[in-house]
Amino acid sequence: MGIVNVTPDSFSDGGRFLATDDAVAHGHALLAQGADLLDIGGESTRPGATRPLVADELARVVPVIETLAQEGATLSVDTMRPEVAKAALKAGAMIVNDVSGGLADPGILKVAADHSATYVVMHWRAHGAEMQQEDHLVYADGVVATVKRELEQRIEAARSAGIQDDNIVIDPGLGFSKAADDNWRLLAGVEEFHKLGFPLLIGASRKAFLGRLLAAPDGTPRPVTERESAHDAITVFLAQRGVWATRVHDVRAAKDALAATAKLEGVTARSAETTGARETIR
Ligand code: PMM
Repeated sequence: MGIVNVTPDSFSDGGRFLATDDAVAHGHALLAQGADLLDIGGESTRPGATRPLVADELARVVPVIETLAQEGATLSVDTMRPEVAKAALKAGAMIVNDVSGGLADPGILKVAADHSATYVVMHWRAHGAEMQQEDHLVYADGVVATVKRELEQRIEAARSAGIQDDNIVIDPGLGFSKAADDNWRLLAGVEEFHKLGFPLLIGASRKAFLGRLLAAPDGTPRPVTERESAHDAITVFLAQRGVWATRVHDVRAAKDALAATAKLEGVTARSAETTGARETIR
């Protein structure tokens, strides 16, 4: 899933694709690099972000979705707002990616249900202004079990609003009310999320926990634009564990990492077969 942030303030690419033409051109570039779908968002969810006006969010995403959908792209809209989800689906999006899992405005669940859209339920606890406050970082039963349980509650809410199981995708919400180490625990615990029985989307993108992992000796986090290799290692790890999608900024780098892994796995399997055949002949 290639990311098109049509925002002035997203943490890694804010302001780069705010103009419709720039966002559409970025979408084209990501598709050319091999993205299977594009996630179009008009609200930055970074810690500390202030929310845009609904009218501004609509003006950012709808023209971009209209243009790319007319060209045949598969699109999701990254929004927590029913009005934006509705307009985006009308403009040709097929997926509602709601980082709040219906908590910011439960009306969005009904919109997704009415349109039989795919609905991404992400684990979330609070808007950007408060999400990294200490009380939102508490996971009494450990982060994997707690996120799993809270996701189950949101899945039930989606079902009650009429969203079919076939249309639900789940996401543990890396970086959203998570301490740095908790993101690694969630990644390592990916099999636990598979047990919920839904396709899994994961967005490590260029988030702060990667900056911290790659920090300079003095503790300065690695800049956002220099976290891609670590991110691609995560994409490979997740692909090998059967996730449905990873949400990425640099599609080409992610695809390259996956191509090398797939090649290696093919060669390894063939060598094993050849060895087996030789042993049979002997
Ligand atoms: N992360 C961001 C925005 N939208 N949607 C889903 N489903 N999962 C995520 O992890 C997620 C998201 C924020 O990251 P960005 O600023 O790199 O777009």
